[in-house]
Amino acid sequence: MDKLPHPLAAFFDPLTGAMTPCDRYRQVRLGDMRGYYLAERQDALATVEPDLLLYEVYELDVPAKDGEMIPCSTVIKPGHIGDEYFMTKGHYHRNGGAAEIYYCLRGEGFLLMRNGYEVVVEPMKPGSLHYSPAGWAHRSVNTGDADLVIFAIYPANAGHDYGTIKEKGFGRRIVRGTDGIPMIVDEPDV
Ligand code: PAN
Ligand code: ZN
Repeated sequence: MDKLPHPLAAFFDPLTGAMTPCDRYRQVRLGDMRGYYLAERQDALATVEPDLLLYEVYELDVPAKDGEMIPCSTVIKPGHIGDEYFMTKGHYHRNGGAAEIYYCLRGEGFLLMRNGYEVVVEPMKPGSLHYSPAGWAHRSVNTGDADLVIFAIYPANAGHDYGTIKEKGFGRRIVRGTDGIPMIVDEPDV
């Protein structure tokens, strides 16, 4: 018989988004985002350092088993690449039956969701609660001038499919207008 998972506890700082201790921590830098930003197509990436930190993800080390859940914190830095705001890669869950709950603690931005053909864009601000149903891809975008801190919970057996979004995108992009106001624009044809 499988050994039962052991209870876990950590401290989660709602201001910084840091989880301590944290066995699964990752940093995503511009160099990891090849193929995601519009600026790449416009040759505007060459002037930006590939080491530039875009976001951090903290997760508790929960076994990827049926019925288990992963608590997760995402901290997206403020900024933009070309006119497109810092954002997560975005993904579908490999397990088409896995939903996710997002709760924004700090900052401002948008949550993009897509289920193949339908696209939903929700504003995020402190206190906004979002449900990304099973079958919907999700990406978070920071449009503010401070960190965007998001807490999420999702099934431990969800798995992540990044390839589909990398190839097809969300159908919408969040860009900085000339007046500095965020705009939701349709994905331009490539
Ligand atoms: C989130 C994301 C996190 C980082 O916890 O993993 O925000 O985004 P990417 O995984 O798209 O880089 C989640 O949706 N987990 O399933
Ligand atoms: Zn997810």
